Amino acid sequence: MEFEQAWLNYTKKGSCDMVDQLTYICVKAQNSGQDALLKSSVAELQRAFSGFFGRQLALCRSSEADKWDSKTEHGIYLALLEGMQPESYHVYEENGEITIEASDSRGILYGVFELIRQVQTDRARKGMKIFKAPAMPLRMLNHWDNMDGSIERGYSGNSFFFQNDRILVNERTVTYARLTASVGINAVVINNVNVKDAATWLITERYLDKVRELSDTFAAYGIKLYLSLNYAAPIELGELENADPLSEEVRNWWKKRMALVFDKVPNLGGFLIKADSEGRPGPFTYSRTHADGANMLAEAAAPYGGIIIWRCFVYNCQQDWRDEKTDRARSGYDNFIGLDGKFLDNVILQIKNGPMDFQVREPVHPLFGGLTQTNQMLEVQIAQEYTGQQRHLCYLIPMFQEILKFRTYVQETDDRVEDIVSGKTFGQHNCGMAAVANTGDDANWTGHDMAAANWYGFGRIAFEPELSAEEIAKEWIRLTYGDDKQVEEALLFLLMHAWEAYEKYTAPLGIGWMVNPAYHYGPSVDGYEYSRWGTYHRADHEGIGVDRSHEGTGYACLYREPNASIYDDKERCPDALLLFFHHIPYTWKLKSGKTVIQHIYDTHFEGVAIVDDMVDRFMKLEGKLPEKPYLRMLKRFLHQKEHAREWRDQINTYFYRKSGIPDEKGRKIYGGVR
Ligand code: GCV
Repeated sequence: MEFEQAWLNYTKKGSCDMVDQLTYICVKAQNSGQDALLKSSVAELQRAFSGFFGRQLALCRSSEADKWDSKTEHGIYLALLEGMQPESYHVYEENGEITIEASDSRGILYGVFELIRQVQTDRARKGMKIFKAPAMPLRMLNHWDNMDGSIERGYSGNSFFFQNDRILVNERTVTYARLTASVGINAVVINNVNVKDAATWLITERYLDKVRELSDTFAAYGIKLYLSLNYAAPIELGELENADPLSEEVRNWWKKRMALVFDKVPNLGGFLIKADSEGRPGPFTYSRTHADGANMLAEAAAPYGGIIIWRCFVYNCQQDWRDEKTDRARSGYDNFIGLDGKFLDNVILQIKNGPMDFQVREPVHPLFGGLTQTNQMLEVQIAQEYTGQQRHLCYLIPMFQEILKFRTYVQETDDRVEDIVSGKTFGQHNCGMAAVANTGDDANWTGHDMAAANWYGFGRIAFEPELSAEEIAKEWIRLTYGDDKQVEEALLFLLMHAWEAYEKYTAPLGIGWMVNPAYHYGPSVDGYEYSRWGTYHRADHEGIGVDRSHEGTGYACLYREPNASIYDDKERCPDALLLFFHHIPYTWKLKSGKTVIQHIYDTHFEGVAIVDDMVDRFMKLEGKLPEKPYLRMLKRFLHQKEHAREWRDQINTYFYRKSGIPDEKGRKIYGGVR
C-alpha cells in the first residue's frame, strides 16, 4: 500500500537564517558510526535539508571538521556530552554554527526533529537557544492490532504490523518509526491488549526473530517495542494446566519464558496486560489479586529491565441493568485501591482517563489521586472509538489537556494528573502516558487526514504538556500543509472547534454512551440502556442521569476533597458532568440559566451549526490544499455534516418524546407529543 509522509513532509518551504553557509553535519561522539540513533539523526537532517533547500549536507566526524573552510562554511554539530537529563536536548546557534547537544543519542534525535520543526515553522534564527526535556518518562502508543491484519477499533485500514499471522517490517515501518519518534514517543505496543490466537505465540520461537527485527527498526528511532501478553499463555501454549500466579510451576514457567524472550529481543521494553477484563483471563480465576498476577510477571521480567504495564480497566461486563447499585464507574477504583503499595517497582498501573471508557466527556479517573504508592500511567485514546471514529473530526488534545491539568488534591502542590504521571508527585520514574493509536495502512495513516493531528499532538503533549492545544495544532498544520495563512486559519478553526461541536451534538452533559452497541458509531439513545455493560442513562419522563452521589452509588465520594463535595452536590457539580453524577429533572436550571431540556435542544442545534460552519470554511480551501487530501477530507466532512443532523434529531426527538416539553424556540423536533 502506498503511504504518505504526513507531517514529515519536507517538500514544504522552510527557512533557516544560516542555511546558505551550512554545508556539513559533524558528529562529536565516540563510536558514532555504530550508533543507530545517531545515524538516523544524520540521515533525517540530510533528508530535511535536501527537501527544503535542495542542499546536500556532507557528513564528517569531529576530527575532520577543520577540513571545511570556516570563513565561508558552517556546520550542524551533533554532540554527545555528559551531565544532561536523559532524552533532553539543547539546540542553539552561535557564529553561524548550529549545535545540538544531549547526553544520549535519543536526545540528539529529538533535538534534530526540533531543529527541523524550527526550520519548517520559520523559527530557525540566528541566536536561537532551545532547551527541552521530556516531562513524562514513558510516552507510548498502544496499537490494538491483531495478527490477522485487522485492528480492534481501527478506523484507517488494516494493520501495517501484521498480515495473515505474519509480522511485517518494511519501508512503511521505518516511516512510522520516524513519525512517531519525531514527536518524542519512545515506546510502542504493537499488538492488541485482547491477546488471542496467533498473538499468544508472539513470545515463542515462532515469532521472536521477527519481533527482534521490528524492535531493532524501532530502536534506531529511540522507540522501545512492547508486547501485549496473554495472561493464560502457559495454558494456551499447551504447556501447563493453570496460570495461578502463586504456583511455583507457573512462576518458573514465566521466568524461563522471559529469559528466552529477552535473550532473543534484548531491547524489548516489556509487556502490557489486560487481565480479568471483558472476558480476558487473569488471576481472579485462582482467587488471586491483580498484584499477585502483575508481580509474578514483574519478577520474571526484572532481571532484563522489563516493565509490566497492568491495565486497570477492570469491571463486571455481565451487569443486570435492573441493578441500580452496582456502578461500573466505581470498579477500577474498587479493584485497585486496596492494592496500593503492593506492586513491584517495575509494574505500572495503566489507568484510562475516565472511569468508563473514552467517552467525549468523563470525569478524571479517581485512581489518580487515590493511589499514592504505585507507579501510574494515563491511558487516552486517539483512535476515536466514541468520538466519531475518524470520520468526524475531533481534535482531542484540548480534552487531554484538561485531564492533565486536573487537580487531584492528593497533596497541596504538584498534585495534577500531569504531575503524577510525570513522576513529580511521588518521585516515580516508571510512569507516563499512553494513547490507543489511530493509525492503519491507509495512505494518509489515519483515515481522516486531520486525525493525524491527534497522533502528532499526543506525542507533543506527552513530551511538553505545557504546550497549548492551539500551538500544537498550528505546528501540525504548518508542518503538514505549509505556510499559507488562509489554510492555517481555516484548519485551526476546524481543529479548535471540533471537540466542542462533537460534544454538543452527541450525548448531553457527561452522560455518554448513546451509541450503537458493539460498533459504537452513530446515535442510539437506548442502545446500551437495557444491556449488560453497565452503561446506562436512566432517562424517564421526568429526568435523566445516574445518581452517583452519596445517596446513589457513592462514586462521587471516591475523590479527594474538595472534588468529592463538588461532584456530590447537584448545585456545585459542573454542568458538563451533571448527568454523569446526578439524576436530574428536565426542568432543572443549569448554571447557564437554561433548563436541562432546553440545554439539550440548544446544544444540539448549536453543534450542527458549528459543523456547518466548519464545512463551509473547509470548502473555501479548494485549490489551496493538495487535491487528494482535499477530496478525502471533503468526503468525510460532508458525511459529518449529515451525520451530525442524525445525532441532533434523534437526541432531540427522544427527549421531546420522553419529557413532552417543547423547544422554547419552536424549532423542528420530530413529533410524538401533541
Ligand atoms: C481492546 C472498550 C473497547 C474494546 C477494548 C476495551 C479495552 O471496551 O470497546 O474494544 O478492547 O475497551 O480498552 O480493553
